[in-house]
Amino acid sequence: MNLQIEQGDITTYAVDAIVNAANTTLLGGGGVDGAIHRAAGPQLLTECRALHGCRTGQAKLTKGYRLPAKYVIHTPGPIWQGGTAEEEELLASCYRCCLQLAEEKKCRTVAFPSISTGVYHFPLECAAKIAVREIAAFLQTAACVQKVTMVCFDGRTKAAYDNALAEQ
Ligand code: AR6
Repeated sequence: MNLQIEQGDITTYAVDAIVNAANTTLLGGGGVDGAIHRAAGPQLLTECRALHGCRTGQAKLTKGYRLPAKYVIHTPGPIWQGGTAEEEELLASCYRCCLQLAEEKKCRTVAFPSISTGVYHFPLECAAKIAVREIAAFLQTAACVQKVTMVCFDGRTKAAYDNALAEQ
């Protein structure tokens, strides 16, 4: 299977592109966003400033600087508001937009964190189903992207993505 679920720290992945669960300012924050900016170094923030933000559900690409990954694809996921604010469609859009950008930049390997399931409180099982569905569908038509890894920070997150993949 060209979609793999692993437990780990996404900042250590030597892939063509890692995805950052950002916010709409693209100016950094906590969680995986903070970890990526710390590991990439200050040039990442300089490049992000020039992007003037990003809409929820869309994505923008920068270089990876001191990261082992060549690129960082920044996507602001939806903040969970009970499910009535198009959160599910916006989360699906995050995965699609990131993969489309990776494809345009001729990336072969991409690693995602679990977008929106930390500070943004998107229900984990539902987020995992959406992520697996969108990644699997994209891989069926992709020309360049060959391998996608879901990098889960903790065991609970990994179990949710393992279940979603098994049910796919
Ligand atoms: N590698 C992989 N996953 C990680 C790492 C890491 N190094 N660190 C944390 N995670 P969150 P969100 C996991 O809160 O919910 C930021 O402040 C984490 O355990 O980082 O999309 C942004 O600036 C969780 O499973 O992102 C935004 O303001 C997952 O990454 C806001 O948080 C996502 O958790 C975005 O919230």
